[in-house]
Amino acid sequence: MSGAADTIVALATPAGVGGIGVIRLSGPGALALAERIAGAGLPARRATHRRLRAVAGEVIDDGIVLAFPGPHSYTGEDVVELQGHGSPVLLQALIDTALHWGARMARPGEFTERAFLHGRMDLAQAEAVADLIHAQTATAARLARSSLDGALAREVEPVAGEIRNLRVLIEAEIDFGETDLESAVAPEVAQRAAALATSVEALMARLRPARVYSTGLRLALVGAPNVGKSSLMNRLADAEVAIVTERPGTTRDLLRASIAIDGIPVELIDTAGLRHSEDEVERIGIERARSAAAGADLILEIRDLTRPRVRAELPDLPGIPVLQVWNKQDLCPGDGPRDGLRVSAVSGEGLDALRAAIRAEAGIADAGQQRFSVRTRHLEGLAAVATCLRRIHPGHSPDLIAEDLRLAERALDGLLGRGDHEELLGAIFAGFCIGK
Ligand SMILES: Nc1nc2c(ncn2[C@@H]2O[C@H](COP(=O)(O)OP(=O)(O)OP(=O)(O)O)[C@@H](O)[C@H]2O)c(=O)[nH]1
Ligand SMILES: [Mg+2]
Repeated sequence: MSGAADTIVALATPAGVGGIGVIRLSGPGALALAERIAGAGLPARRATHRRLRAVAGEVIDDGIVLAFPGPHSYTGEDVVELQGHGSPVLLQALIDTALHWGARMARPGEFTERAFLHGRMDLAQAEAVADLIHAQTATAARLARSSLDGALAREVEPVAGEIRNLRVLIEAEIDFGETDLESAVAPEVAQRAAALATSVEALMARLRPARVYSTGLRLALVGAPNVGKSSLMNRLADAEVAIVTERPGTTRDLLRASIAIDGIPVELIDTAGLRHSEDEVERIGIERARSAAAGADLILEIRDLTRPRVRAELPDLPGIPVLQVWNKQDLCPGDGPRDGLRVSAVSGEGLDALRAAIRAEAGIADAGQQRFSVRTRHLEGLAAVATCLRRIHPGHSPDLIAEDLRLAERALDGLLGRGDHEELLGAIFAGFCIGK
């Protein structure tokens, strides 16, 4: 990746007014540049109180300066933090001064990208930094924190070891043997490769559910008018997000609320009741309800126990699970249909069962079982490893087997960012914020 030799600068704290604001510099020129702003003689890893000066020498602010000479810094390069008062104007003046002295603005995630490029962390750990910052629940933060400690690398290390062993076996035969004769080791290699594929698939199955903690779940509440969709949304969100009236057709637009269900970030979407309508505004709302359902991870189809025969015509959406939820249980205790969940948005009964059903739909039995955060990319990488291993057949030539093992190894390396993966890096670090 280009540009690692220049010195970058960015605001590390959120934009806006705050108690303090931190500007971070990284690169070969960071120390010299910081000394032009804060005065000479910055000690390593010790906070000093300094006046921070503009290009012509006038004082912009005073604050704490911390220098971390490389390689023992976040990025592995020389890093300096300037901590000033949290005034956007003063902080911008400091950044402008750093730019004048030769720094350039950091790209999103560039500090972490440099940390990765200097071997301070593997790619899964770098992703964990972003997941940690963007975590929406305490559980998501806990999982990302474990990933930051290199949990994924430890999990796949035995797989990498076995692939290496198999490569040694087959390549020794290629180097020293008669390759046109029948391979002596191919049956053993094929059998061990199949066993390894099985354990990679088991690992994927174990990791897959954890993905929901970073991606979250999008839940659409849909159904006929007046069944209590908005009431249920308000109850689950514990806030008066949506207007509720006894008039059918109350909700016309999409309404959203972010909640957490056992640590899973959930976006609830309340929608207009589905029915045939002559009203232009309501018709648009109903169209939006249908597209919200199409974009959901899970549809809660809300029914009304007092009118069991009333049912909205749901759009046909193969692949999106639908959970039937019978509402207004408080009005009909005992009677009514047996299947589906029975809840009351008014009394709150049945809501714990509803939350458990949502969690089960996400594949999560218990948040405590999840150990670290998982991205779709990791699952795809593991799937690629398993596919390469599954291709290996005892009847194949040693060359072909060696090639599949090499591809499996390459897929595994891509997981942790070993080797050459420039495009991948660009895509991953673009998702970061500036200053991280
Ligand atoms: N007794 C009882 N009444 C409920 C319950 N849930 C909703 N209601 C009532 O049912 C009526 C409709 O509720 P809403 O939440 O507005 O229903 P909706 O499905 O959002 O309706 P639209 O927005 O028109 O599609 C209101 O008078 C609510 O007070 C419930 O669990 N028990
Ligand atoms: Mg409503």
